Amino acid sequence: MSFSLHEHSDTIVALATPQGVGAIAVIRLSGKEALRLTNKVFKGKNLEKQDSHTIHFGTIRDGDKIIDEVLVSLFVAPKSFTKENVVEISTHGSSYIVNQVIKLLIRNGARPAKPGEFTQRAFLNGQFDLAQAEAVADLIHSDSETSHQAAMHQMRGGFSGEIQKLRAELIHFASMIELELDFGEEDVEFASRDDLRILVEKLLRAVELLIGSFDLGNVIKNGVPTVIAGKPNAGKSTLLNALLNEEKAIVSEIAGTTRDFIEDEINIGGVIFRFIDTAGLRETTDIIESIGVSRTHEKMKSASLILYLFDLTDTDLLEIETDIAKLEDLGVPFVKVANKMDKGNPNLISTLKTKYPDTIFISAGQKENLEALKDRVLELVNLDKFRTGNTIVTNIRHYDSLMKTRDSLLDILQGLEIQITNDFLAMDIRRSLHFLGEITGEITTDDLLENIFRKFCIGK
Ligand SMILES: Nc1nc2c(ncn2[C@@H]2O[C@H](COP(=O)(O)OP(=O)(O)OP(=O)(O)O)[C@@H](O)[C@H]2O)c(=O)[nH]1
Ligand SMILES: [Mg+2]
Repeated sequence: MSFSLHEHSDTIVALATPQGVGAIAVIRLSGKEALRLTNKVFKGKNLEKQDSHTIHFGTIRDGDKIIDEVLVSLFVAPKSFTKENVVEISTHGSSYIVNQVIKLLIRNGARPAKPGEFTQRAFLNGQFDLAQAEAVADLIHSDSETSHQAAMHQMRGGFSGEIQKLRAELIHFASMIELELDFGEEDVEFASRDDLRILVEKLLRAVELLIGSFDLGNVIKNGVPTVIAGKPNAGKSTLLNALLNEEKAIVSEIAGTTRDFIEDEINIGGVIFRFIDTAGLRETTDIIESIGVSRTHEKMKSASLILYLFDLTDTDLLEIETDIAKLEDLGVPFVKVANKMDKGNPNLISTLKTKYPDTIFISAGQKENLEALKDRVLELVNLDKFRTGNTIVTNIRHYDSLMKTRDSLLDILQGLEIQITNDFLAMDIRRSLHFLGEITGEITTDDLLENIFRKFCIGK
């Protein structure tokens, strides 16, 4: 259950840069023997006699055979990422060279690293807490400005800091109540029940805020699900293709072309949107098409945003009004998008402009006015929420612990209400502390650790 001091006797090695051809590749070793091992195959200065944080030129040799000319960077314990001795060997970026060097190091006593093992060692040696370790994984995988910001914030401890502060306040109460227990029968009260209730309520609000941020966190990580919906032939697939700049979906003048949904991501202003093209909405007797239509309804319900697309050449005002009323009932934010303005009925256009001035007029086929559409879409996801630097939970494990924390906090409140005995109250508080501690890694189990680090890649 504890992680205080971990001595690793073995030295691990792995490629730290991506597989494949590149200008350079970096092979990383970590462990007690990292310097001595590298020294055995390196010809140049004696690495064991050099200062930490220095770089040395030389060759890697297998007997007499020169494998490559390299640069070796030294990080002497504890001033390294893992807090162990770390060596980084920069070779030329050929997979042949990389394999030869790694094999040579393994023959000389290193062991191939398991996925995430470098980060795991860094965590076990107290370099950062668990939430921060997981943020390293998110940071590596972040591919947009917002997901990068969320991961960076978490890695630098924003998330853990908040949890730790709350946990410390609760620990104080737990110890007071346990002290009361020590006094047994005597009628003492060190911890004011009113103050405890106020703290628990405060904690509950903070935890609920974090839980609420998970949806947002998910959106940042996986893209804002944006459904393109409308009648058959409105031009939904044409719009998807125009936004993606590729012929991803089949377009035809036959109504009912798209049967299943087709989706892809685009980065708009630093936010990833996941656009989903759907089967056109209409009553149909075609079995396959009707399955498609019911899937469209499901996708619309779970979307963060809907692009309601209608065709200016064959839609009347009444239809549009009916659709808008249905969308308002659904409760998902939507944008009214009028398509085919190149051929649109001028009367309808001018009526719409007065009746619904927020309509965006485009021509998907001619790729006209798409920028205005993108601007509106970006506006609607309310970017400020992303940018305030508020803590955002992006990790399902944290979410799970937060949900359990919330339940146990509610138990405390209920216990206070019905004035349960101190030993039960202390137990409920301890449970809350446990779940909060799971998030930052103050409470860990081997299973939990393995589960987390398994998701990393080798070399990380
Ligand atoms: N004139 C004009 N035609 C367009 C425009 N956008 C799409 N079209 C045409 O409208 C027809 C239908 O386009 P799709 O993109 O297949 O329509 P859809 O909404 O995906 O249709 P379903 O998949 O059947 O529901 C095609 O013939 C397109 O070329 C536009 O901006 N102007
Ligand atoms: Mg289509």
